[in-house]
Amino acid sequence: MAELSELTAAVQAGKRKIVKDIVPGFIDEGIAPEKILDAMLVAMNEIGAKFKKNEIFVPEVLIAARAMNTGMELLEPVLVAAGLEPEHKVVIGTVKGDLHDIGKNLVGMMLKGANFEVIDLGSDVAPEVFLEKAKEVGASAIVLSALLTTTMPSMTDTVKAFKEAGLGDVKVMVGGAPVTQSFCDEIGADGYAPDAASAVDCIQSLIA
Ligand code: B1M
Repeated sequence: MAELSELTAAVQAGKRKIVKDIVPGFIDEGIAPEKILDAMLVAMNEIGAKFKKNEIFVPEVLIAARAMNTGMELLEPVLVAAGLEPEHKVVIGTVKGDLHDIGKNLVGMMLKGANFEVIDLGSDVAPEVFLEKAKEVGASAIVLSALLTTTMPSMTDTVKAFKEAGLGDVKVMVGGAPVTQSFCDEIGADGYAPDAASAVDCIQSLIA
């Protein structure tokens, strides 16, 4: 039986096939899905550190990210709790100009696991697209992710768009590596969470 360290190595090396082969085995063995996720997150942290030091470049990062997404797709059904119909709809996306979607996918997965209906708009999502979708589905909240300092202003524009459209009752949550609580306060968003697990706590407290 494979070890979790093999999953870390496979994600890091961008070996999607290995990820696809071994993740179902971990799930069948009853290993906690958080542990499986952790093994992949360790790999992405290492990828980030190497990328920063110019030890690897965009293609390697992209290949690792794809391997991680493959693992996340397999894990999703396990993380999503069975049972009650979701009471709240949440629209999620990475903001305009930003293509990073791994963290956003993770947040979406955790929200599904907490029994929210998640409408994922993907990445590079303009403020008006968030607005239209939130209106269309009657969302309780929108969740904005940004990984680039240069795309954070799109969060400001999205908060503004919701306020101007009179949708102030739809909670706007922000997060992503460069985002902070003080940025959240500054732009008038309703909530900030530093990671996917606390995003669930935050949205639950905002909606309750
Ligand atoms: Co890019 N990238 N990237 N990248 N990339 C970063 C973010 C960077 C920090 C790398 C570095 O320089 N050290 C840097 C940003 C610098 C900055 O602005 N401060 C950077 C850069 C510069 C770029 C490009 C500009 C590079 C270039 O082309 N020269 C370019 C931009 C493209 C674009 O978006 N327009 C680019 C491209 C890419 C790839 C396409 C190659 C790839 C993305 C693939 C994909 O996502 N499908 C990529 C990747 C993978 C990274 C790193 C290595 C990893 C990001 C990641 O997935 N982390 C990253 C370096 C790093 O972070 N160490 C880097 C794992 C993920 C689980 O974490 O997304 O932070 P994260 O999510 C966390 C929390 O932030 C939080 O929850 C998650 C954990 O639980 N969270 C939320 C996220 N969203 C939330 C929303 C919430 C709450 C919590 O709402 C409430």
